[in-house]
Amino acid sequence: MAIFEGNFTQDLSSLRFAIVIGRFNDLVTGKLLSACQDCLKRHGIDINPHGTQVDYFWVPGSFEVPMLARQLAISRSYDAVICLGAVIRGQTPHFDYVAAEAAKGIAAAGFQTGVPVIFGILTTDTMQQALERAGIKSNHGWNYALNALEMANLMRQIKGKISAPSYGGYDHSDEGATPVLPVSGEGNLIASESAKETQDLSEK
Ligand code: INI
Repeated sequence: MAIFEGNFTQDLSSLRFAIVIGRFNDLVTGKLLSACQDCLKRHGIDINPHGTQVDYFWVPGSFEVPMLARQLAISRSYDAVICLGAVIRGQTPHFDYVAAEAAKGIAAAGFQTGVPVIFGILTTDTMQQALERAGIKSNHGWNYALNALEMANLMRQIKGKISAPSYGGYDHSDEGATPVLPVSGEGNLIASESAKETQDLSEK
């Protein structure tokens, strides 16, 4: 038997990540993204949107995050998908609906595809609490990136060692298994085309 555990030192240069970010409350989500990028960069990942390792996808709000996350996971173009959003109770009567659907949808995207989909949606009672978790006290964005690195590495380690035919993740060798759900032609299109259109974050 064996112990498997993701690490942060091996094989990082070939990892690929998608980051899906909700624009709603972008004062918060922008800060989550900055910390997320900082963590990836300091672990040797090329975070340039025109590079080969990270693609960025902006959506209107947390409610839309899971739909894109699932599509990106299905595309098999990424080792992990990081979902960033901020749902703040004080600002909306439908807090519970948005938060619940985001959580359920993000979990489903991971379960259905075998690709790690990181739940980086802050759910807080106030804007103050959200900001405290996005830079004032700590920044959870950093941890979400760390979680993605760990899971991406872990999935690489177990690839070929377990017999699950539904293994996901970026298919580097073309010899891996197929995703659980059929890959639509749009899957890869979204990954490649949207990346070109994505705002150059370095200009912000
Ligand atoms: N989206 C969020 O990400 N956070 C929120 O706090 C929020 N509030 O307050 O309503 C929110 N709403 C928008 C939602 O995510 C969808 O974009 C919208 O309902 C359209 O589907």
